[in-house]
Amino acid sequence: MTETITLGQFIIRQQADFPFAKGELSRLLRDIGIAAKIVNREVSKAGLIDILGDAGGVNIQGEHQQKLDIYADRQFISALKSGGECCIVASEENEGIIRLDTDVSKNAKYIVTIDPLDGSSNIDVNVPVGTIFSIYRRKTTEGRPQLEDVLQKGTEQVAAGYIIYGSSTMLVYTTGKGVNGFTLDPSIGEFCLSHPNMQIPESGFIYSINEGNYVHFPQGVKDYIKYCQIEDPATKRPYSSRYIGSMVADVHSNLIKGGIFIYPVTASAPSGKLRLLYECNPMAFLIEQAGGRATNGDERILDLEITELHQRSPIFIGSKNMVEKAESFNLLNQVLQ
Ligand code: P6P
Repeated sequence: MTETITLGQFIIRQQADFPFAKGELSRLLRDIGIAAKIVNREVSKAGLIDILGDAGGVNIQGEHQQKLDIYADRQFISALKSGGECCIVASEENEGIIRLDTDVSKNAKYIVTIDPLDGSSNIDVNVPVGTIFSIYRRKTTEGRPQLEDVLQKGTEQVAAGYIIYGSSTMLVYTTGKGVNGFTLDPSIGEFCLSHPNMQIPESGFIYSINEGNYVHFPQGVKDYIKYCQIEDPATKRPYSSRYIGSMVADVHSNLIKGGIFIYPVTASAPSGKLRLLYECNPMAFLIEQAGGRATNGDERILDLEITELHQRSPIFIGSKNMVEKAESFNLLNQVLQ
């Protein structure tokens, strides 16, 4: 009988790895875990309550907000507000930063960036969706927290992770000392360690990209896709094409099995579609910690300068050998209209 280690127990044990930690980061991760359980409860019964479908609003991205998007956004912000360890939240669902520096959080030193419900357009068809988060330390030291506290490069992250609401609900995160996965046990309402020290296979045989956009890809991306499809038993090609259309699900699948997830620039998304702050950076930090690689086709994602809250970036992320092979193609060259 293997020992059951809950997320809370694991966080406390890991705290010993941070000699100067006073428990704030531990409590912040706990707060995220609590909100994840609440969101999971609603996602798992979405078809039974009036929480499916379009909320009638449009977010800053111009995307139709789903009712569950807004519900998830509110739950994470509420948990972070009451937890008192976070002074600013930057969320996909909100145009500006949300300051939480209330009495409880007056001295809070952490920033959380979040995509509360990634892949939400898949909710109504029961495809896995997820939450993606990053945690930074506040940079400014005086006065109220500012936007500059949020606009930090990916290398400044102190923690990052995701929750995937799928056949089971998992929370996968890193604090820079490896990646660990926890599966929610509904019978006790706890995330329990199920995937210790996760490592992405160095090579993989799965490529994940929306080939419906093929005609609008840069020629280098088209060439890489053709490389994946050419018969070559020595390199186990053709690779399998697997695209779920939910970044968390696609990246999680490739983390477990090996593979590459690609969202390149296209004619309709000249800077890429995915957001650097709360999708690309957290996934890049986590996948690098699992031994993988993440670039924008030219530069390491974590090194990219960030100037806008909802800045987008192309992303090539996954097994180290696959991303390196893809980089040998000219992935950012001119998009053919
Ligand atoms: P497309 C979901 O809307 C999302 O933001 C990511 O989760 C996903 O990887 C991507 O967009 C899918 O985009 O254009 O292929 O439908």
